[in-house]
Amino acid sequence: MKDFGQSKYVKKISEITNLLYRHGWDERNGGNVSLRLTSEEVNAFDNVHTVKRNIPIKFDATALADDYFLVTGTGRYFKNVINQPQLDTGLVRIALDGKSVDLLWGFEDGGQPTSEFPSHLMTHIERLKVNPNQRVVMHCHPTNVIGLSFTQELSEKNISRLLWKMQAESLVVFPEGLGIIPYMTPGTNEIGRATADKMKQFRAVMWPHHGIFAVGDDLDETFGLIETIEKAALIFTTIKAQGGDIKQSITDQDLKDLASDFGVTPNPDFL
Ligand code: 2HA
Ligand code: ZN
Repeated sequence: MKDFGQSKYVKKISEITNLLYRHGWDERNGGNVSLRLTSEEVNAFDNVHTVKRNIPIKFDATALADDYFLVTGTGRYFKNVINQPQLDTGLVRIALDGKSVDLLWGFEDGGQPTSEFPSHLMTHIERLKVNPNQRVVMHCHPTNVIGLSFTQELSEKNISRLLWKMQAESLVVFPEGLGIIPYMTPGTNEIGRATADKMKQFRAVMWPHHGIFAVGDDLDETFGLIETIEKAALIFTTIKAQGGDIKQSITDQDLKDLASDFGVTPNPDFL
């Protein structure tokens, strides 16, 4: 029997949630991850063909009807997923009416998709329009990024330029910069709509005083995007810890040279 629980998808989401926990970016039940799968990928397994439960969702996801998502569960601790993915993650299919999901595998002790599922699904809808290869939405609480949201002017231009100038890698990995929404209540459809709106332009969006929302083609790439943004923010924290007196830095001209050498187009509003 081909068991979905033994699939590379479950293995990888278990590894990534463990890494997010070990980095200190997902304390307690913080963070959530969703991975869109195709029907071919799902149907290759034997134990995903009966609906275990139907779970209502609180917004209309008709645009994703019949799509499959492997998603982390609400209230679940990322430190545990690696040992019990069949409890802490679930494979769901969006029902045809868009108002519920069919559980096909996982959430074996009664779990449900993450409280941020509306934000995930709204983001998937937007990113599918931009780039249908993007399958992953990842939310976590990276410490230094959150710190910036208290101490720095909260404009996308200011924060993006700050992060670009902390290391050469930043501009190459996120040339469009970082989107920012206002502080909003987590788990609401409103934060989902604001995030998805930013996702028309950005692959990573700061949730001030809370964390980050990011997208990518696969789990590694999405993790890598967050890792790069958080590393830049950590360098900034380190500079401040060293007294904050910057003697030399990456210039605008250096950023332009970097962009032309690496063939990326920086956000024209920021550089
Ligand atoms: O899943 O991180 O934003 C718990 C959270 C909510
Ligand atoms: Zn959160």
